[in-house]
This record gives sequence, structure tokens and C-alpha cells, in this order.
Amino acid sequence: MNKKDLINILLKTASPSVVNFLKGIQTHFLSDKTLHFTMLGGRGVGKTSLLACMYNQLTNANALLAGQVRRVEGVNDLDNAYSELRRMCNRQETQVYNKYGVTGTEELKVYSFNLGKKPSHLSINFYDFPGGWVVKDENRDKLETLCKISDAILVAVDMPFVMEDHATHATMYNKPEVVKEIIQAGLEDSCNNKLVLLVPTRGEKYYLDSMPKINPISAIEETYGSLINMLKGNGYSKRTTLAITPVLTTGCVVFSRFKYEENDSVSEIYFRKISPNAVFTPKNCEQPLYYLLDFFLKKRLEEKSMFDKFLSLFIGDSLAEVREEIRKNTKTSGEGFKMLIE
Ligand SMILES: Nc1nc2c(ncn2[C@@H]2O[C@H](COP(=O)(O)OP(=O)(O)OP(=O)(O)O)[C@@H](O)[C@H]2O)c(=O)[nH]1
Ligand SMILES: [Mg+2]
Repeated sequence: MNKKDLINILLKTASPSVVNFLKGIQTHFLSDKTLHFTMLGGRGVGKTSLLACMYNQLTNANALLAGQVRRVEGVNDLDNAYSELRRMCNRQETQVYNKYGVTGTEELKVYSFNLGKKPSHLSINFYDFPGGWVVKDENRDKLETLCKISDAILVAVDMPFVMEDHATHATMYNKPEVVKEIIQAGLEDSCNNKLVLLVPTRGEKYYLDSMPKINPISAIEETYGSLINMLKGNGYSKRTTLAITPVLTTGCVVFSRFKYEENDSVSEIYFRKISPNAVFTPKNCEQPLYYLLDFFLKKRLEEKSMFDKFLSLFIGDSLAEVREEIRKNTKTSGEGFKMLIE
């Protein structure tokens, strides 16, 4: 089923609030050459920061795709988020609090850019919503709809809650069961293949330390065990690609401690710089996008469609060669990366 058919079905069958929501974003779904990438995760887990770093890596630091990225919509906000993150890291004090840095997202944002030298080549839309939607029932339908129409779902995993006092916090704040239910609903009506990425964020403490007390991969596999098992099950595994792809969005700030309320809930999370002179050095932020491009190119190669022609214009090589180049630069093991379903 192509995306237009799926949207037409949803417009006929969904509840009025979802229909209105879909109509509002429908203009973004017109082309089959658009890839849709939804960020999933609770409030403050670092979704917008990650998008900002991904986009910045692509436009400024990425040799592989240099000169191929064209701005379309909303990306000024990502530039601003990137500057805020950098400013947070450059503060002289060594205690860096949550209140600095990127401000919370208030409504669904669509960030759109083109890859390739002509507008007709390939567009990528990122969907970024307020993390509060994950726990609000009235917004659950919208999230499920976004997951249905997306090619890729990126689950931001707030690592301090997974790694520190794991037994108490791991599921309380990242809401892995809710995330699983939303992704399951996203897979149910849609017969399209999906890429699901578990993306650890705010985890510098565990990835810069060569001997963390708990292995981050095992901790994530345990926390998201139910989601992973569901995706590995027979119904979904053939049309799902699943991987753990950690990103270091600051590269210089590590978890320090939680502040607790009387009822034992965490009210603040404190970070500190690795050293007073440490500087903002994001790392691996381009990796989720490489996964998305590889996933897309693989699908197109299998279909052997006309996309081959237009994509060969995109980097100037054949589709298989472009894919090979991206695969060479994609991390699938080491540094906390793991391919769970290929
Ligand atoms: N220490 C540290 N802080 C980070 C990192 N990434 C983001 N932050 C900070 O964490 C806070 C939340 O980041 P956001 O990117 O706004 O998180 P979000 O998931 O988009 O949040 P909502 O839009 O509210 O759902 C901000 O203060 C960021 O500056 C990181 O890697 N390390
Ligand atoms: Mg946000």
C-alpha cells in the first residue's frame, strides 16, 4: 500500500480529531519520494536536541552528503536548538542544569529538507512533537497515526534513567510499555516496512567510560525487552529493521545526580562537564540518518523501480554504489551500537 492510499483509508476511518490532525499535515505526504521520520519519547529526553545535531552534522560536517542538503521548512528552529545546546555546553560553571539548553517543544513540528541537487530528488521530513503527548491519552491517536505513516520511528532513550538505579527508574520515565503500544498500533494497519531505532540520549557518562558498571546495550535490551520481543515476533520481523544507535549530542556533559521529591520521583536531573575546559563535540548524530537512507535504498533496490534513475543523479553513482558508500559509514557494532533485526 502506498502512502496516499494509507492516508485516504485513515481519513475515512479515523476519529474526527485524527482526521483533523491528518488534514493539517497532509500537505507533507504528497510525494512518494518523501521519507518520514518520527521522533518518539517522553518529555525532555532530548528529541529536539538530537534532531538539531543530526541536521547540523548533515549540513556542516558530513563529507558523505556534503552539498546535497537543501533546506525546505522549519529548519531554522533546528539551527536555534543547536546553538542553545552549544551555549549550554560552553557555560563556565561545571554544573549544567536542565533549565539551560533547548526549550521544550509546544506543538507538532515538521522539519523538512531535500537531499540531492534538484527539489524532485528525495525529501526527508522529521516529525517532532511535545514529549508530553506520550502520556496523554487524547494525543495518543495522533502519535499512532504519525507512526503509521512514517518510514522510520526513532525512540529516544533517556539513558540516566536506564542506567542509574536501573530497577527503580528504567521503566518509570522512559515509558517503554507505552512506546511499545504506540509502535504496535503504528505497525498494525500499515503493511509498509519500518525502521525502528532505539537511540540512547544524554548518555555520555556511559559511552565515554570504557568500563561502565552496567553494559548499556544489556540495560536497553532489558528495559525495552517487550518492544524488542514483539518486533522479533513472526508478525513483524520480516518488515522491521531494528537497531540500537547511540548518539552523543553534547560529547562533553555527563550525568551527575538526580534530585528527588518527597514521593521519590525525580524532579531535576543534574549534569556536569567532563572537565572545565571540555567543549561541545557531538558524535555519531548522523548515524540514525544513515540507517534511514540505507533502509530506503535497500527497499528501492529490491523494487528495482525508477528511483534508481533519479537517485543515480543524487550522488552521481548507481543506487547500489550509493548504498555501499552509506553502509561503509554506518556503525552496526562497537561503541554501543547493535543491529537487532536486519
Ligand atoms: N546533559 C545533556 N543535556 C542534554 C542533552 N541533549 C539534550 N539535553 C538537554 O536536555 C533538555 C531536554 O532536551 P530537548 O531536546 O528539549 O528534549 P525533548 O525530548 O525535545 O523535550 P520535549 O520537547 O519537551 O518533549 C534540554 O535542556 C537540553 O538542552 C545531552 O546529550 N546531554
Ligand atoms: Mg522537543
